[in-house]
Amino acid sequence: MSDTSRTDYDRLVERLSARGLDVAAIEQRLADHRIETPSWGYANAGTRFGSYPPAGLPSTPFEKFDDAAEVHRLTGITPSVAIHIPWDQLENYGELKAHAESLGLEVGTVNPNLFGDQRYKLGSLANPDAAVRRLATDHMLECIEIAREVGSTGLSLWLPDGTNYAGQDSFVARRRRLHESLSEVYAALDADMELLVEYKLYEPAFYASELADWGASLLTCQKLGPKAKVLVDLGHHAQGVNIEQIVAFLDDEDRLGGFHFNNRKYGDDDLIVGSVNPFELFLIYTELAAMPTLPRLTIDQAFIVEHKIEGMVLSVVNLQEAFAKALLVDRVALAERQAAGDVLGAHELLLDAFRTDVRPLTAKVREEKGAAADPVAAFRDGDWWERVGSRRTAAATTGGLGA
Ligand code: LRH
Ligand code: MN
Ligand code: MN
Repeated sequence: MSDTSRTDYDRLVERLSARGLDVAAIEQRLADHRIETPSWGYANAGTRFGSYPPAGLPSTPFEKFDDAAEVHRLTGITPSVAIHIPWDQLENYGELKAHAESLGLEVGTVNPNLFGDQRYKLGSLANPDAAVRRLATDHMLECIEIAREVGSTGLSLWLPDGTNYAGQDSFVARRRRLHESLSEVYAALDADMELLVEYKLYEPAFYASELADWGASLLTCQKLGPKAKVLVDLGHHAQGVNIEQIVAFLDDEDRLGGFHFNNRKYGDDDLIVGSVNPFELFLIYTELAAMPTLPRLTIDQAFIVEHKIEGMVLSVVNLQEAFAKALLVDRVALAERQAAGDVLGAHELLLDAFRTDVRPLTAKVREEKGAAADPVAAFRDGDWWERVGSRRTAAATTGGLGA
């Protein structure tokens, strides 16, 4: 740590300790914080209008893990990588597990793909045609098998099913078909596995989606059983929805499975988390910080114009800072002010934490892990291009939506 950083850190610790905060305990929670990065975030992605693959993109799942290892080296808190099937399809998943382990990583959640096949035009697990439902269910079962092979305990479900026009299909029939298909998937889960049920307001279906909001996901999870939990993707809500309240409610029901972190301004933008609305992210973390254990925290982003590794590193830094600020909230004082009806007094405690510059604290926690004090600068100043990027000559495979 440089002398200036040391002074900044010492000053911050002094101020926080004077407020009665246990800085060592806060640093421990920051050190335990884990973020999963998505394999698809390292690969080529685009919009509906085009994609602009930069040089040095990974072209195999193994190379995507190499990039994830770079993010972990710089940040120290991203040891697991979510995979997406078939974008990460392999003959032998044991090889991917071994490769991950050789890099100090592990394979995280397995994400099935229920939208890429032409036969999914009218849906997957809720399709009116039993043969298509069979195809989709078998793909989910295959993903459970892959999860076993890579040592993962998380199976994600993002269901793109829905209808495009009123009258196209029966709401209730689709829902029942979905539950029937999912019961078979749920029954195949191992005892230690979780099914993470993601919801999304709209897209690709534009009239009605089967799992459009947290209520639909929660009802589905409750029908299935305790191993099914809701996954909150920050880009999948209507404008203005109070996500931090959803997070609190789901946790209270013991059904908060995890997150797909990103940020949006208009729709499912998949921008860098914390880049549009850092206060919302802080409020979400304020709910998370009150929980004894954190749920699965995964990034789900698409980097279209920015460098993918740099974008991923910045995302992790933003998440760390949001968590650090949330850990500064004086919970005892907050409860007192809430009970006393001190509306702005309570609000002020949140503002005070949010406005604190926690960078000296997160830098110190990272350095203690052997990671970078300033991971974004370290990546920019580093030799990743010479070591890795410039050696990649193969054409990049697709790895994301619109790619
Ligand atoms: C859908 C989604 C889902 C997919 C990912 C690539 O918009 O958020 O989680 O798996 O994008
Ligand atoms: Mn998602
Ligand atoms: Mn999405």
